[in-house]
Amino acid sequence: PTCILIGAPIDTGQKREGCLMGPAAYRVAGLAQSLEALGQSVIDHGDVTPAPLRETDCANPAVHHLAETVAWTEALAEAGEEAMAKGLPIFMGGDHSLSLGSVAGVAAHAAKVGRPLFVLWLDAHSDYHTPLTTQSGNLHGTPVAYIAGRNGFEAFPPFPAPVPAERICLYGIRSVDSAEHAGLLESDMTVCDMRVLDERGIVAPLREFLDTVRAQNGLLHVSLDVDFLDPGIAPAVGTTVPGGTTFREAHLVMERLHESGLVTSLDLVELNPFLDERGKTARLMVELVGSLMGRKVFDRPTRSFG
Ligand code: DIR
Ligand code: MN
Ligand code: MN
Ligand code: MN
Repeated sequence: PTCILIGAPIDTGQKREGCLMGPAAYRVAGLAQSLEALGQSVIDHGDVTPAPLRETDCANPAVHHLAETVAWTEALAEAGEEAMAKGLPIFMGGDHSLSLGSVAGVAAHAAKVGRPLFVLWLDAHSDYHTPLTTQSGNLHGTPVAYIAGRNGFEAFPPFPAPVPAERICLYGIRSVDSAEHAGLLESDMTVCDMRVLDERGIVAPLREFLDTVRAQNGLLHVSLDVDFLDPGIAPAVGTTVPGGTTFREAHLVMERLHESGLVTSLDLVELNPFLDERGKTARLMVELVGSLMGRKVFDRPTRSFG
């Protein structure tokens, strides 16, 4: 499929400035060229412009930039649904609040074509707050709850076809606030926190989730937060959490995703180029997308690994 690059220079989902430079950094790091070198066709859609601001209110006084976030959600949902009809959208963030919109667009498309949507959340955080439970007020901590259809998002467009919790897999998480924890315990979400990955390895739980997607002929949205990676290899993110995935684990996840043939859309979020070390993190993210789109060291059938 054609890769459709969609820039989402949004940084109001958290308080540290710099994520709005993300799309530019991915372009400078050669994302399009690297995909073309792998034989993919690429269209750069340019950057999305947020919808006009509407009046919004929220009972939680900690929440900030609600109107801006709603405006981005509307515009990205529209861009995402359109792109899904034409190819494989790659949303270049921007902070993780962009997924409120990207996944809404993808979900609208999935409903239209009558296929179940699955979501793989590669992140240090569970992002399962609602606007009513967040203490930081940072809306980048809320997209999983919106996608799953939790209450508290009255200021936002109703999520088209909420994704049942059994179809969402959180992978690599190691920072969960207590309100998120309580909500997750009540849900049927697949939570592969770092403990699970340390005990079972990085591949086995992923293989199980991918088998489920395949068995149900699902669409698969992958949301890759830079902080899924260990801060030692990926320093350019405002919310580093120690104990992240290694270079080799992250590439292996991407290679498995490629070989599954199941991925139909992708978010790249939370890159803050202002915190980067001469483009190190941006280049790593571009390399990971390369592995997701087919780069490998040596080709052989996946089944030969058992
Ligand atoms: C924390 C951190 N759970 C919060 N969240 C995220 O502010 O809600 N950091 N997503 O990247
Ligand atoms: Mn996140
Ligand atoms: Mn995170
Ligand atoms: Mn946060």
